[in-house]
Amino acid sequence: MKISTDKPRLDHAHAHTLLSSMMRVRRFEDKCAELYTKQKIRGFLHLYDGEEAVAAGIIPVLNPQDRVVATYREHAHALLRGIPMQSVLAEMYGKTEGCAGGRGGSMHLFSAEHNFYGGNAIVGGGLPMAVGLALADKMRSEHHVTACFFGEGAVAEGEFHESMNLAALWGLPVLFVCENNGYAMGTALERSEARTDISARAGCYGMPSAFVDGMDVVSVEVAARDAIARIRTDGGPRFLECRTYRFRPHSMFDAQLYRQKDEVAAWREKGPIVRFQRWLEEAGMLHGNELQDIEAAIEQEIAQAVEFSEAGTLEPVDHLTRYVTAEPSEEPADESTQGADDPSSDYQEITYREAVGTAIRDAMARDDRVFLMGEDVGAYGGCYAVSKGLMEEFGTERIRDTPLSESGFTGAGIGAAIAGMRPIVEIMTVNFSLLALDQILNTAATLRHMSNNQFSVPVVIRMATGAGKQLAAQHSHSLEGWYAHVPGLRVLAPATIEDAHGMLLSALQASDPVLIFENVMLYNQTGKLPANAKAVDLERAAVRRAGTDVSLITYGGSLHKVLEAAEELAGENIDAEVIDLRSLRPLDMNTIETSVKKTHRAILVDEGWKSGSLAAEIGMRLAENCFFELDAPLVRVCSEEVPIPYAKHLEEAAIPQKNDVVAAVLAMLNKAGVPANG
Ligand SMILES: Cc1ncc(C[n+]2csc(CCOP(=O)(O)OP(=O)(O)O)c2C)c(N)n1
Repeated sequence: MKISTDKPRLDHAHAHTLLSSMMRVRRFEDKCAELYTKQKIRGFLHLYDGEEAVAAGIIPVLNPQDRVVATYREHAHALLRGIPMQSVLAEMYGKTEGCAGGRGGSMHLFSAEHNFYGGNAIVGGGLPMAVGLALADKMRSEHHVTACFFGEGAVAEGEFHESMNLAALWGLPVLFVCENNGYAMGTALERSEARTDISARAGCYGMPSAFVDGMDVVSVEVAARDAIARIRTDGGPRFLECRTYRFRPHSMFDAQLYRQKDEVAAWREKGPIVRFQRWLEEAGMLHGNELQDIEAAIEQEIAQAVEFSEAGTLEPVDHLTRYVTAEPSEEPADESTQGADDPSSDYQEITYREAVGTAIRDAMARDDRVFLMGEDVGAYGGCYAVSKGLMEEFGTERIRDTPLSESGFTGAGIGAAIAGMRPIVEIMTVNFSLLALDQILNTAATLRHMSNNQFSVPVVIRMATGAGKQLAAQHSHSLEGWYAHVPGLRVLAPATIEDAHGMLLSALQASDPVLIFENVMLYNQTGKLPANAKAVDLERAAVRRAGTDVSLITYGGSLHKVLEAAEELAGENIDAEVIDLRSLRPLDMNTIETSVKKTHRAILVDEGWKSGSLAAEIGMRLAENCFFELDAPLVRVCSEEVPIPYAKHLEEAAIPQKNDVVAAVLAMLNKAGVPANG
């Protein structure tokens, strides 16, 4: 649908503001380009040159409480949202006075004060976050609008489609703004899309959509006013395609081999500033020295911003690792959920799956912000029946079935968490989490640090992991070690009933993204959960069996095999100590090293593949810190380097088993000259 672009009656002050906003952005970016060539600004620099009418027509229409999600080409959005020019420029200088403390640079401008959520360098990556921000607003009945800007290149990404669908399905207050400048880097729209009518494609999701001449600031503003007003009254999302053009290269590295100079020149003629200025002049709306006055004010602001940025300070290197996760002092203590020192003598005998389900129920009953979302968590009761009955108890808003769109709903959980909710995102199994990796690694893990502690992502993401159910190579991964590689995430592997319950409660109190890996072979295990079971500590590994001869270090599904192995070894007079890591990131090296200093031998049992495994990491740390304590070389019992096979005997052979652990201990002790039978 082409919307009406009849010029509204513009009063003089408003026209003046529109023109000066666009000129301010243009001049600022001209200066950025100059500073780039002088190497004052580094990294990628993407200029908006030619597209100014889009941000200038839309952003001022939003309320201060509304939210803005942008891309790496977001200087205009930040400036027009009210982030001071000097802090935008200082950010590009990498100075602490920057709006992200110099940690994000040009592509990652943030401001909590302005509800400005970045700055995302992943094409399409911001859309799920926008969905989540809007979801939080909707769930709390707060009538804000989230405006989400992206280029037409994003339209080919899965995250675009997943986000469109979620926003339309859930009726979320999002204004999706496609800044269609005709090129994704050097690829013209016609060369990348089967259907170039982008607004029509959005309409396929049942979302009202329109396109507008993005070179005409008044038309853009008219369209934005209409869309935003309708979102506020109708609630659901809207889509606005702004057809525009960028005059400069994609970034400062682009030699522009893909387009002709006369094409650019022709577009420049239709540029939003010359065009609006000409229109104002013809309408007699530019008086006296007004244009020069606008120019002068902008020049002064830019000069001041440069001076400010030049004089800015660099973050001390010893602050480097600040704000990767919350400082312990920043973590809220919720007394009502703290672990009981004195477990009640009343307990219930329940399964691991019931322990997780009970924790979800307890958390939801206690805290309105908590909700569960994922594929089949509602009517189906959860792929592993963890959430059976919860939808009946809490309703479909808080036990929220999602479409099959891991990236979309994980990103929505991240967005909702940023907006203050406490989502629990269930990903059926770890293999499907690979489809959500962008959201987990590029957004959840980075946001606190990159925004200089302005935003946190208190989302809990649970997933089943591990082999043993003959589900073959694509359903049997143990990738928790991969995730444990990533700064900004906390990674948990509850192996006991009490941890399955308590770790979830603790994770919901954390201010950072927490990934919980539930081994598939544990769901049916039974055990005792004390009636007063509460949150548990997430800091310490647990000594599950004390011993003196060897430390067996493991976690998750392998714990029980290792404990059985230890019992068998006891029959051989070998006294093994068993450490359950519990938290894979951060690692409690203190407990591990204390054990190794006692036993002087360590075997790491890890269901991950041996190469690059968590076991390799722990082994290396022991080599670094405890080398002279060791009486025998370190040993690993890991999965074989094969995709996990279907046939039972091969699957069993592929992953660590009790007998492998026993054999490894015997071999180690023999090698160390200790007779295996005492
Ligand atoms: C997921 C992803 N793939 C590739 C890139 C590399 N890349 C950066 S910008 C860009 C073009 C994006 O074009 P568009 O979405 O139209 O936005 P524009 O740059 O034109 O504003 C590409 C391919 C990226 N950043 N993210």
